[in-house]
Amino acid sequence: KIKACIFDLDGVIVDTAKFHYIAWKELADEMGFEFTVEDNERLKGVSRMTSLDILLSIGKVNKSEDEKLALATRKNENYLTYILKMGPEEILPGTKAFLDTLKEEGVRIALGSASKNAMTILERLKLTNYFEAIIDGTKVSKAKPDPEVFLKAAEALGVQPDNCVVFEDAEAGVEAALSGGMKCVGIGKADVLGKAHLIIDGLHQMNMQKLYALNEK
Ligand code: B16
Ligand code: MG
Repeated sequence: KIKACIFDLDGVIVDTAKFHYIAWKELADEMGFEFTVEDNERLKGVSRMTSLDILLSIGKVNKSEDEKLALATRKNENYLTYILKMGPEEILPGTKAFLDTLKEEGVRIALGSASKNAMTILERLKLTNYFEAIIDGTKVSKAKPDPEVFLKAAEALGVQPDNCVVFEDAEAGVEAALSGGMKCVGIGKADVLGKAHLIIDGLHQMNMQKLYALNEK
């Protein structure tokens, strides 16, 4: 029986991918190689340092660990200037309505994000209070597709993994949910998220009937 919903942040509740893209592209421009919107797809759901490694591999650039740290820090400072301008109008359609419904129905709510900026983003969106547990990039040691982030969220809620539904937009996140023994709703395209139990375009397409239908999956 479904007792809790665990939400990924970037790509599920808010579209921060566009800001990540601008910030990474600035580094690529400086280093003199091309970084396209398609390339940016590969960075979704993966950690900051792994994102940087992917970026550098696209540019066929080698950097020392110290240089990498400096680049990642600079990217994040740049990214933060965009994040700090965000407000509740950036919340993706249907999110608040679905969170309100879950609250009314007594379904528990947690966040499971790879981002170290998750708290800042939730504050900017004025959504912090919806989440009983917030597990983000500052609290995990293993990145998705490892299930750690979702297992910690379930544990913080005191709910068994098989009573949890994860909402994810990234392939690595879907894998993490499934290997943690949870149900998974993919947000996006079936070619990327094919393994999820249900695939929708966004939370505006979600309701209690669809949620409880996952009990049968
Ligand atoms: P930060 P999610 C992920 O968030 C993003 O999808 C990914 O593109 C980003 O690199 C990662 O957070 C780390 O973010 O640099 O803010 O720590 O989708 O797991 O909510
Ligand atoms: Mg995501």
